[in-house]
Amino acid sequence: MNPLLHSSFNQTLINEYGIGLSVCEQLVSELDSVGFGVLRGVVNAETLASLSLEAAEQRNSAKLVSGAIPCAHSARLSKLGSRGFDFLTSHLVEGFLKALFREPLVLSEDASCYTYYGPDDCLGPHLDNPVQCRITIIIYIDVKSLCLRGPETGLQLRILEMSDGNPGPVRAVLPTVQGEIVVGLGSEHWHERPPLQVGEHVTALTACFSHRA
Ligand SMILES: O=C(O)CCC(=O)C(=O)O
Repeated sequence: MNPLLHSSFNQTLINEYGIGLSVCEQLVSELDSVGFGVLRGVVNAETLASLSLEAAEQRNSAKLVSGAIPCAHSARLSKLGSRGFDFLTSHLVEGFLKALFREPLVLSEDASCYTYYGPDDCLGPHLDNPVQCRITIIIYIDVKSLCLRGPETGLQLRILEMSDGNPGPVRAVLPTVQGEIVVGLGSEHWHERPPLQVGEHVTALTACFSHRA
């Protein structure tokens, strides 16, 4: 078991935050075996609509990031506004972080942003910065596609094997689904988003949490 993860749960704590025991168990098992896991059904429609509105507003000041170092990267990024910040520091997020991880964690605001991917955008294989991003949380706010996803879809996050310190074969594929939260040990496990196809769009809140000093 990864030493960051809780192997058993404090039922009182979980009840207090309203997170189901089976949800925690499933996520811890995914984090332990794959390095990333999915949390479904915890972001309500109202919160999602509020984050979506803020992301659309912030998009006006988004900056294009493109290049090949440290990995192929093409996307637009913008700063968080107050709604994103409030969500990431909410009782809910604090609750599942406390339930899942042994260490107290704090939001790395400077390393957290809205990310906008459109057709041909991608994020090549990379590890997150271990200081700012001990834990990575990605909330998929808007996910659009013109047709059914084929194997080449960019609406997927791929987790890769580590091979002599380099990215290796695909270990797991997490479909990108609106309203879901991906939680990852992103500084320990290589991950990538392949290029989005025609008609595909993703707006995500990508957040980093670090060890509280
Ligand atoms: O596109 C995603 O879902 C993951 C984003 C990511 O890995 C990152 O921002 O470091």
